Amino acid sequence: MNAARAIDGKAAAAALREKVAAGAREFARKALRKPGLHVVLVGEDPASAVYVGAKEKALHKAGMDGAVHRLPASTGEDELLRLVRKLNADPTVDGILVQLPLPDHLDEAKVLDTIDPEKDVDGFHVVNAGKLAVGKEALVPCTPAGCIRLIKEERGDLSGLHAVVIGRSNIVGKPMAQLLLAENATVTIAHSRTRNLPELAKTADILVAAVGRPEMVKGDWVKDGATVIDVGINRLAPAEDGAKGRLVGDVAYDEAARHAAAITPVPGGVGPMTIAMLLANTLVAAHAREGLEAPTL
Ligand code: NAP
Ligand code: L37
Repeated sequence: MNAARAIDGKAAAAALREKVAAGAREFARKALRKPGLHVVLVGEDPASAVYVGAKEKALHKAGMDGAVHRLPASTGEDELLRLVRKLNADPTVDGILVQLPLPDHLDEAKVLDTIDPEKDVDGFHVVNAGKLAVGKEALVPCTPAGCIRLIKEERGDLSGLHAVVIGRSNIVGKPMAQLLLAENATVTIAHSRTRNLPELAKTADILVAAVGRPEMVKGDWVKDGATVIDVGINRLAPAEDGAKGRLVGDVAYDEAARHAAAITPVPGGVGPMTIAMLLANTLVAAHAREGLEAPTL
């Protein structure tokens, strides 16, 4: 096979952010306020700090109100829950995102489930996870929501296609599988106990890697003509000359691109879509809270 087409997540994200910005202007005209998105960052995880910074910039650029609440790693559970409840009660707040991972002493599930499900723009609350599982309208986790958009743009109707999702986390793998199933794909979820993973992966028309292991998926795991979605964001150790470590996905890109028809690069693939979908979810939440019909994005 010839080299795959690189799926341009940056361009897709820019297009989506444009639509969201237009929707935010229209919302402000009707509701007499801007959509509001608040991001909570606890501690100093360097990757989280970068992503939250990017989210902060994007929300203002999209014409939304909001802020990042940066709390020290030593923040107690009571204090964090107090902030979440304050944001729940604030009528100008449409979206609340608590960036994961949280420091070890904080109970992630408890914090996530304290967020008002209507403001849960990350879609991590059990109510939203449950709605997605039973096929009700829900706020859907941003990363898989971005992936399904890219996949549909690529493949159109997914009916009967075999999708293999490697990874079963609550934030990526599981909701990704639900979204593919809802599009009538035949879905296999693989994880660390899966046997014969390379052979299984090779049967996939759509292969999604959400593992967190640099370049684990090799070229000979990829079926000719497959669509490959690489969710992994792995920072390799910095070079000895002091340069910042290179960013790679969970897929060995060059090898995989010799078999795939299309593949997302890292960076420039799924990552930018994650942020654009967060803005889209906020716009949807804002409309729902005001009893307005959200635009099609
Ligand atoms: P996670 O919670 O660590 O889950 C990883 C999954 O991979 C688990 O289900 C695990 O299986 C499975 N796994 C681990 N080793 C495996 C192996 N050797 N073979 C097969 N499966 C294996 O990670 P996550 O939060 O889902 O994130 C996955 C990746 O996506 C990370 O690189 C993360 O940085 C990236 N990510 C990117 C974005 C973005 O916007 N682009 C957003 C979120 C996350 P078990 O369940 O059996 O342990
Ligand atoms: N919604 N996302 C949400 N909630 C969370 O709790 N942890 C987490 C989360 N993850 C997250 O924001 N991930 C993420 C990953 C990558 C990007 C954005 C968000 C991204 O923009 N990546 C760029 C490269 C950035 C870099 O150079 O480090 C890319 O092109 O892939």
